[in-house]
Amino acid sequence: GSAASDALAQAFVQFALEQGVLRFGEFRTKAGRLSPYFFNAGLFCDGASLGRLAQFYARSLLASGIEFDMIFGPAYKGIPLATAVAIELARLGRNVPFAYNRKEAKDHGEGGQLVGAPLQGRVLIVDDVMSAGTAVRESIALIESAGARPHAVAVALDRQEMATEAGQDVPYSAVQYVRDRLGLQVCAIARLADLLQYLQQQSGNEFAEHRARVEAYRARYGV
Ligand code: OMP
Repeated sequence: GSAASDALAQAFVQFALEQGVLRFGEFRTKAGRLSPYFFNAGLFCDGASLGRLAQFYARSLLASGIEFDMIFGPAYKGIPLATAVAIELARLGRNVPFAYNRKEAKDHGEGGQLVGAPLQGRVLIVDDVMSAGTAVRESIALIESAGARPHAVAVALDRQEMATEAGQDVPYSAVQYVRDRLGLQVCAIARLADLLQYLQQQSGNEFAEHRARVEAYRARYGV
C-alpha cells in the first residue's frame, strides 16, 4: 500500500489493541484453525470507539478510490458497521443508501429478509473480518439473489490466510479469491502483514512471543 494507507493501518492496529478488540491467546476460527490472535469487532462497543472505527473505514475507503452506489451490512456484525460507516460518509458529504439483512425471514408486517434501502446498483459490503471467505460468499449470494451487483467489500481486517473450498484449504486467500476470481474490489483497513509490522516495531518480550506465534500461524495458513 501507499505510505498513507500504511500509516492508517498502523494507527488502526494500535487502536484495536488499545481497545482490546485485537487480542493474543488461543482462539478457534470459524474455519477451525487454532489462531494466536483474534479480532472481535463486537468489542467496539461504545459510541466513541464505534465512531472512530467508522472513521478508519471511511478513510481507507476514500483512499482506495472504490466507487459504489450503496452499502450492505450482513447480519449480525455487519449491521452496526455498515450503519456507522454510512453515517460517517454522510458526515463527510457523501450520503449513500444502506441496507442489511435479517438472519430469519419475517413472515408478517413488511415481510422479507432485507431491511433498508432497496438493493440496487453497485453494492459495497461492509463487514468485520475476512479469513477463509465463508461470510463474504454468503453476502455475495444474497445481493445477487436480490438482483443487485456485489461490487466491493470493505473489511477492518484481512487475515491474509488460505481460503477454504468445500472444507479444503486452497493456496489463495479469500480476498484474492473475491478480487481475482469474482472481480470485486476489496478494501481492508489493516492486514495480517500490518499486524506483524506493528509487532516488529515494538520492543519487549511480551510482543516478541506474540510475534513468534503469529509468524508461525502465517507460515502454516498464510498466503
Ligand atoms: P470467514 O467466513 O472464514 O472469512 O471468517 C470471517 C468471520 O470469522 C468473521 O465475520 C468473524 O465472524 C470471524 N472471525 C473474526 O471475527 N475475527 C477473527 O480474527 C477471525 C474470525 C474467524 O473466525 O476466522
